Amino acid sequence: MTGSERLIVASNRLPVILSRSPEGGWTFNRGSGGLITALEPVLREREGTWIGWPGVGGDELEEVESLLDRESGRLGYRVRGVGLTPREEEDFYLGFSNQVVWPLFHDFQTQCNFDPSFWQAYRDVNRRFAKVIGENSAPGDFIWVQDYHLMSVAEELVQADSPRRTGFFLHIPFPPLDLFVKLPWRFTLLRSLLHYDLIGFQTGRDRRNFIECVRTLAPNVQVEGEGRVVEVIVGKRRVKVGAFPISIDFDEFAQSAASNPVSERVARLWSEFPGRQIILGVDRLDYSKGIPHKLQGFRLALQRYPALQERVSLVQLVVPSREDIPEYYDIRREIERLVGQISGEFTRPGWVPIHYQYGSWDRPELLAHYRAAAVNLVTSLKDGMNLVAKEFSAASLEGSGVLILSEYAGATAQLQEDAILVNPYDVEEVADAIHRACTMEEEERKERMGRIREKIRREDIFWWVDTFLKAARGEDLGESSTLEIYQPPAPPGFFDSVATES
Ligand code: ADQ
Repeated sequence: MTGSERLIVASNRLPVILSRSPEGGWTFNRGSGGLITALEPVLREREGTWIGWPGVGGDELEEVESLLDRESGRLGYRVRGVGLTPREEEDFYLGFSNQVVWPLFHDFQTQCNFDPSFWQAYRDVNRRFAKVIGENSAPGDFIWVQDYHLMSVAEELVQADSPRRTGFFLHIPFPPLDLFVKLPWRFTLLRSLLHYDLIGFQTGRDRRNFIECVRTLAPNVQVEGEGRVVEVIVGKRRVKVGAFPISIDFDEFAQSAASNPVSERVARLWSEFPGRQIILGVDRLDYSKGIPHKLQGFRLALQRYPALQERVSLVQLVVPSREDIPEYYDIRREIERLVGQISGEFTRPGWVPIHYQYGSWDRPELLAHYRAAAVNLVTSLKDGMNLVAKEFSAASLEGSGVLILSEYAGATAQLQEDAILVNPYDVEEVADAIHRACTMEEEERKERMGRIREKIRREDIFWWVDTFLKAARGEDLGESSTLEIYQPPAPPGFFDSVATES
């Protein structure tokens, strides 16, 4: 691919979602988020096309195609839809994507439902995506496929006799070999992935896991090179495999957090929590986010360090997600049970320990909470990256926010030196980290947050897009420290007794 060749992006969801209005017409909802912000300018510059599901069934697609064309004119790049039937939404999206790949790749093997009809639907939908991509692209174009819903697209393009230059980015973790082999379709899925020309992961750990799977499960594998991108050679194929930590539009977050409407809300929040530190949690409802572990850690912090009582409040937003899957309903019940218990145990006149909200904040409200909070508590049991941690840091304009970050979030690879790291399964460690963060001197807070912000500013979402596309073109990417794989260090001298010869 040269700098000017056309770019085709494919993702499960389009950046525009259609829904039926009560009058029977169609309503457009614009997606938001860093990925869209970062990709749109590149798509405009490269006569690009974005292909994805616009939220409608196959039989409705024809009806909405002219609307998508009109929207393409407004956006400055083309959007093309792939329709899903209600059955496919069940089996492909809620089924294979979110009850097989999501739990397995997040180490929740016991939550997997390996229903063969889910796999069939996954193959069918990936084939349909490949067909639409083939129809809307030419052999010289570069196809950039996003995320775990579409791992088989490159192979399906070859099968459909529409070979293209392709790249794939996995937004979630890639599991270790011993988990990956539990997948009934492990060989097929691995073979599918090896049809991409470039595979990008969030961290060096994910890449290492993938390479170990390929080395073990595929015949005659060689790995060449070092640095951010290496080449995996399987037979005649050379596949580039890299680690590209996703990020945010740092400047936009920092600027919006400084705007008047946000500043006014920050002042309001501070007046609502007089003389108290806000510990903030913002998570999508998901068992991978470790929300019950966070609540248990917070409860223990209040028990172990009674001085924190009345001095701190946990503000926890849980954003609704995948509510049609029973496990998500269960985790919500578990969270609300714990919130009720902790409130019952500690609340007293004039102080509420947890402000829990199940819902959504608009952007100014989200930014105001990020900026007003003294601490952001992230306790994911496994997380591809965790953008909330980066957004909190970018919006922490006073520079004195403290980030408590799970060892198992992808962001740890970059931020391990300046965040307070926790093993979320270790409730005592979480409690101690909360105490440490809330009692940290201003000077240390500022030094740590200053370095965190600088890292995120340097490797922002535009750097991410640029680096991935450069890697696809085989260009040199320079040095970076973000490939480090975090391992918990033992306390100094801890193993001395076993190291002593007897
Ligand atoms: P998620 O699992 O959704 O993303 P995360 O990275 O934390 O997790 O991103 C959440 C996003 O939702 C943030 O950008 C945040 O601003 C947004 N958000 C939070 N509250 C919101 C609200 N009330 N309304 C609207 N938006 C809200 C997956 C992977 C992650 C990976 C990302 C990106 O699971 O590990 O970091 O993709 O690759």
